[in-house]
Order: sequence, then C-alpha cells, then structure tokens
Amino acid sequence: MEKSLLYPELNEFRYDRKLDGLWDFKFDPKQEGNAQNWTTGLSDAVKMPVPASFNDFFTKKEEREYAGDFWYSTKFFVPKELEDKQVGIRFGAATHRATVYVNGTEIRSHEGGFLPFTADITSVAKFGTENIVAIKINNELHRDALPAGDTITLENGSKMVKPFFDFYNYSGLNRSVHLVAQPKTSVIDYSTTFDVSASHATVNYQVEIEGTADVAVKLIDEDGNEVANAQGAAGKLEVDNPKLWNVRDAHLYTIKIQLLQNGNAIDEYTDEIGLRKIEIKGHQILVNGKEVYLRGFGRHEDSIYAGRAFDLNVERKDVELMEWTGANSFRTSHYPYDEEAYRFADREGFMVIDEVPAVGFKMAAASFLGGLDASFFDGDWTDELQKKHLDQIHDMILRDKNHPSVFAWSLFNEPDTSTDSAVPYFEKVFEDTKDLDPQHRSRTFTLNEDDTFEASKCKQFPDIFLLNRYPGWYHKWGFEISDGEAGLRREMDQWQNSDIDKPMIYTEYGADTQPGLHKLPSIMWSEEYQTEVLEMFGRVFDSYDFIRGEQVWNFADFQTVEGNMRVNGNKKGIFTRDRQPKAAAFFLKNRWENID
Ligand code: BDP
Repeated sequence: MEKSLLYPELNEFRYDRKLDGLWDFKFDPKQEGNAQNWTTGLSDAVKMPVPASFNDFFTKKEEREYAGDFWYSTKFFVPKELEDKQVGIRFGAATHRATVYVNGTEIRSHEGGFLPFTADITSVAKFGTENIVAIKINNELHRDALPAGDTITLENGSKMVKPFFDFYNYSGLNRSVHLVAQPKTSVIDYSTTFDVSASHATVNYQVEIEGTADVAVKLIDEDGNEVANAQGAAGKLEVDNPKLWNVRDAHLYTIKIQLLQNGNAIDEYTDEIGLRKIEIKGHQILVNGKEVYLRGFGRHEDSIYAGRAFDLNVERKDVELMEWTGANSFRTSHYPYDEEAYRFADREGFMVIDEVPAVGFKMAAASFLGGLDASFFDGDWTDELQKKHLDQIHDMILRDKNHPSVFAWSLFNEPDTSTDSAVPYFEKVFEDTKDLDPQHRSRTFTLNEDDTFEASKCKQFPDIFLLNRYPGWYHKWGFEISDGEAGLRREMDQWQNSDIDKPMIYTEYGADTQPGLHKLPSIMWSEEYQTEVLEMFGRVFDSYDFIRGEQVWNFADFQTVEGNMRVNGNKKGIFTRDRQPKAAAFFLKNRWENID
C-alpha cells in the first residue's frame, strides 16, 4: 500500500478516518528523541493543531524560526474490523523529511515536504484498542534537497534556515493525516487517457493492483446513470455524446473500479475524472479543439495563523475570488498543493500548472541573502539533488495525473539556465520523466528574468514557455517604467522573430503594494502603481500573438523570510493576506472579463 498515492476513500471495502486535531509536539534541538524513547510518545509536550505549520503559533522568535528535528505524536484507535486489511497512516505532507514510528516501531522515512506518503502499519497495529504514532520531522534546507537553501548555525548555537526562495519555510504537518485501510488485494493506482470527439469519447483506462483479481470498471455521469462499463485491468470505456470537461464549464464522470475474486467484489475505488482533449498546436493551447487564453495567478498555500496548512475555508474563498476576477487558471507555485485544491479545480474548471518544489536552483536566488554568483549546477550537490528531484516529479505525476484540471507540469521554478552546466541536468530530468504521464501533458519550467531569449541555454526543453518578468519592479521601476516596457518589447521581438513555435505564458509579473497606500501621481508601493505595472504588461501581452496566457504574481500577499526587500512578507498580492482586494483586483477583473 505504500506505493499507492490514491486519495483515501471510505467504502464497503476501504476505511478512511482523519486523525486531525490537537497532537503533542516537541522540538528536539539536541536530537535526543530516539534515545529518550519519544518514539512511544512525548512527555512535557505542547499541544499543536494538525494540520498546521507550527511557526506562527509561537510568541518566542527562536520557536517560530526553529530549524532542526521536531516531533509530533498522538494516540489513535484501530477498529477491530480492520484486522484482515492492510492498515496505514497517510500523511498529506510533512515538511521536509520525516520518520514514522507506531507503537515504538520505526515504520518508514520520507523525503519531500509537499507530497503524501503512507506508513504501512499492518504488522504493528493493535486492533480494537489504542495505538500511538510518533513522527520525527526535520525542516532544514540544504542545497541537495527540495526546495533548495542552506541551514546555518548562529554564534549563539541556534540553527537557522536560509531559503534560496521567497516564501517562508512554514513547517510541520501541513496537511491532514488519515488512518486508512484497504483489502490485502486492492487497487493501488489507475490512469486514463482519452480519444475525444464531439459525439464520442473513448476512455482508455489502466488499473494497477496489489495481488491478483478480476477488474470491472464503470463510468457514471453526474445524474448517476451508468454510461459505460468494461472488464479487465486495461480497457476502453465508450461514451456516446459525452459531456466534456471544459475550461470554467466542468463536467465530471465518476469512474468506479471494482476488484472481484470468484465473482465476488473484494475492493472498490471511485474517483471523478473529466473527459477532455488538450493540444498544443504551434502557439495555441486548445481544449476540446477550442483555443484557450490563460488568465489567473501564481498562488501560495499561505494564510494567517496556520501558515502553509491546507485549509478548505481559505481554498473556498480563494476559488471564489479567482472566479470573481474572471480567472480560468493558476499555477501551484512553488510546490504541489493539497489534493483538495485539485479536486476543487476539477469541479470549477480551472487549468492548473502543477509545479514540483524545485525552487531555488539558482545561486542568485540567494540574493535575498546578499547574492552568490556561481552557477547552481556547478555544485557538488547536484547528483543527490537530482535523485530527490526526479523522485518528487514521479510522485507528483503519480498523484495528480487523473485530474482534468492539470494541464501542464512545471519541473522547476526559475532555475539557473544561463550556464552550460545546467544542460546535462535538464537533459536527464526531461528524458527520465517523459513517459511518467500517460496523458503526456506539457512539461515546462519558468524562466527567470536573467534567463532571456539570448541567455538561456535550456530553451530546447519546455513544450510551453513560462516567463517570469519584473520590469517596473526589480529594474526600470517608477518613472523609468517606460524603459522597462521598451526592454520587454525588445525581448518579445526576439522571441517573435525566432523559429520557436510554442505558446508562451507569463507566469509572473507584478509589483509589491502596500494596501491602502494611495498617491497621485503614483509612486512605487502605492495601489495606483501596481495597476500601472499590470496595465503596462497587459499592453505588451496584447501586442504578441504567441503570448497565450497571463498569471499575475501573486494571488495574495504571503509570508517570506525577513529581509530589507520585504515588509512582513511579499506584497505583490492582488488581494491582501486576509483576502481583501487591492485596487489592481478591479483592473484585472475588468481586463479578464473582456478577454475571450
Ligand atoms: C520570483 C519568484 C517568486 C518570488 C518573486 C518575487 O519565482 O517566488 O516571490 O520572484 O520576487 O523570482 O516577488
């Protein structure tokens, strides 16, 4: 069951119960937890909500900024009726690496703070009684891990993280924890591809099983009618007059996968899928044959109190606000989000660029810390880093491949692509991941400001170009913005005059803005200036046909490290951190509602 990243489900054969709530929590700066048997529970612990980042609950700075090992523990009951099943604990996310112990026995470790993993506890679980889980987590940043950064030790002995990226290193059990059980013979994965026309759709499916069983698959429409069925671990579901999944007009079907032995059902897994055809043709992005222009946001999982915790209330509000602006898309900058975000996007018809936490792969990104000039890919950490990077791309695609909303995979954010040493790293990443997605969605990455048409050595890799550009903010700012526009147009002319025949999406542009600061004529940081920057970019986007989308940075203000470029976080939000609109929100709404 540890191989499966399917979302938990409760049905006749499967069990799912959230273990969310107040857990025991304790820092372990001296790494004495194992020797002192914290694996069987924590004494002198504080209470900590799950899911949540621990950081913002504390009032002492050394606790908020804590880097190193820390533990969570809770008791949980395993029902007797699960005795003949495989039982596991599924962690939605543990930042950034973790080891799980149940009833004192070490079960497994996992690296990567933004993807789920299950600890199979079948052999140690006590049925019909109470059990105890402890998890040791480490939130340090290193150059050979994702997301990239350093961990230093201050003269006073405190450890401190130095992210090479611009979001706060919120840590802990940021997503729900589930007690799950499934039959010993069970579905552990499935995938679908589609052949779609207006009057017919074929769903080609493939089911992966642990053990041996017969497979029966049904497709059910939104009214509960069975529209197709098939037998076998791989097969075709034929649907006449399908209701296709369209952008901001989603229709979903339920796929019901049943396992049978001697004609008796022994497992069942159901999920919602959307039938649609995505094509990249020259500069165009087509969904079901219709051209789509992306409007939307780079986002973060970030909110007050619980940091990077997934909160369905925040997600609900964000979806409402995105829809209010007329957005049809977002990027999961800079890491895979909680599964619920994709399920919601499937339902609402958003196009999602799904990003792996390969962020900070650029020494200049450490300029938040004072600038380091070497090429990131010359470092001796890249072999180890690449292993983890590939592993996380694998898990992201495995987890998210059935979401109709996901239309592209972003394999890096702003890596250093301007040196030759980047090329072999990219070659391997693109080569090794080319067959992971049965739907073969576009694979891409965002190009930072320094990685221009002329400078980037990695333009041969992406299927779609994603550009992050900041004239008007990080250079040519204020009254010089007209030169910023001229420079941007010069670069766009180079792309236009090249033989590159692929779509381009702007995945970042924007300006930090202090809400409530008004000034006529504008100055930087004012609400007026943010709108002027967005107007400038809008003029440029409208001048080039190969630009097929705009995702402003950022949906909402978010927390970052402290620094002389940040006033309590990044303020490029179109909405404040508590999700109220800045003036630019009204500008965007007007613009996006008038774009096809
Ligand atoms: C880009 C990064 C993003 C930052 C943004 C900014 O991709 O994470 O938050 O710049 O500086 O370089 O606002």
